[in-house]
Amino acid sequence: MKTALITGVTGQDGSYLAELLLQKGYAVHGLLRRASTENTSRIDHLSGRVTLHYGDVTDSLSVLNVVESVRPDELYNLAAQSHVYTSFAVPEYTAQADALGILRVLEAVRLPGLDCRIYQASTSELFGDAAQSPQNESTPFSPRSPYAIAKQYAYWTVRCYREAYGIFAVNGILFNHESERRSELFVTRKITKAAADFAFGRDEPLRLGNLDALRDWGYAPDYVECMWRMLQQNTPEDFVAATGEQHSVREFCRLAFARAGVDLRWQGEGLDAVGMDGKSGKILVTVDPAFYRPLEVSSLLGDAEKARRLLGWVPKVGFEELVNRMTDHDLSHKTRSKDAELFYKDS
Ligand code: NAP
Ligand code: G4F
Repeated sequence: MKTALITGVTGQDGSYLAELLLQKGYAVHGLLRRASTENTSRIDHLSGRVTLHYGDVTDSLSVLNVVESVRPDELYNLAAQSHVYTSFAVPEYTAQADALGILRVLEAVRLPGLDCRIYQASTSELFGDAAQSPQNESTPFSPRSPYAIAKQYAYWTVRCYREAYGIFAVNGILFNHESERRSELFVTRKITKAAADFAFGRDEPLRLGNLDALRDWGYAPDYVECMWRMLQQNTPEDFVAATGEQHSVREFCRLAFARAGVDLRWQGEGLDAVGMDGKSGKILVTVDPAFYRPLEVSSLLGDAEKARRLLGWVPKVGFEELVNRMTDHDLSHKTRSKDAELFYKDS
């Protein structure tokens, strides 16, 4: 039986990866950070099957201790402050977790001389203001946030330790992937929750930022399969994972609202854009500059040809199915959205 350790096991990807590895017969361990509120809701259904260890990727001693006691065959470093907008508010913490976290992990494997394969959660945000489209493994980086800059440090650290010490460590350069377990701080879930809220009588409009942002959105369970495949190769290499399809925030909204029974019609541009109910004319979506970032990444589109060729990986869930799954989930769970991002307006 192989043993895997997942940092970030309580997150969207960590929870799906834990399920996948359990299915494959792994002994699964997870690094859990202490929180004053309950933070295990995504993995509570795996209780007793995943062994949890308290630790934090900003704390070297805890990382060393957990890695030494678990002695994993595979380590997936998913822990991160993963919200791009928030990284402008907490840049130093973001660097501690997202840049130095993997350094601590690599040293925890290198110092005791463990034979352990390491996956690093790299990101399409590295491409930022990319000069070419679509982006693949050889596209130059142009990061545009403290988050992306921290992840760039992590990316090069992985390559350095691979080449300097022969450690099997890889970067998975993953484009956006979403699911029913996505936090409401990200635009997709914010939209699907709001679309369902309108079906339950929400009155106030949904407030969004840049409606014209373009992303390559896939389904998270497909992407954790790709992570696992990257660690089963004979030689360590970095891979892009993406769907190869690009859609706008506007388009995401239109499909989610349609799934919830609303014919959303757009009018106007920029700050004046509004989304109206095609039947009643009521304004359901407005633009609020509070959700504009200090620097925006306006367009990302991935080319995952290498992953298809060498890993045999092809994402199964397409854009429309993704939107439908997320919206259906929110329609079937009648809980009003908390408008989680409201604090940006107030702070
Ligand atoms: P997520 O839902 O925000 O999960 C992040 C996880 O990291 C959570 O378990 C969180 O714990 C944990 N964490 C945060 N800071 C930590 C710390 N200091 N020490 C230990 N654990 C810590 O993110 P995700 O969407 O699953 O993404 C997983 C990884 O992939 C992240 O590194 C993200 O940057 C990267 N990524 C994501 C995407 C995407 O589209 N989802 C694309 C490319 C790359 P709590 O539950 O306690 O908060
Ligand atoms: O959903 P988002 O916050 O995701 P973003 O910034 O693309 O980052 C996600 O994907 C990255 C991979 O490319 C990961 F590395 C990262 O960890 C995270 O998972 O925003 C998507 C787009 C942006 O252009 C944003 O400006 O949607 C735009 N947007 C428009 N209105 C909004 C909103 N984003 C949020 N969060 N909230 C809005 O109201």
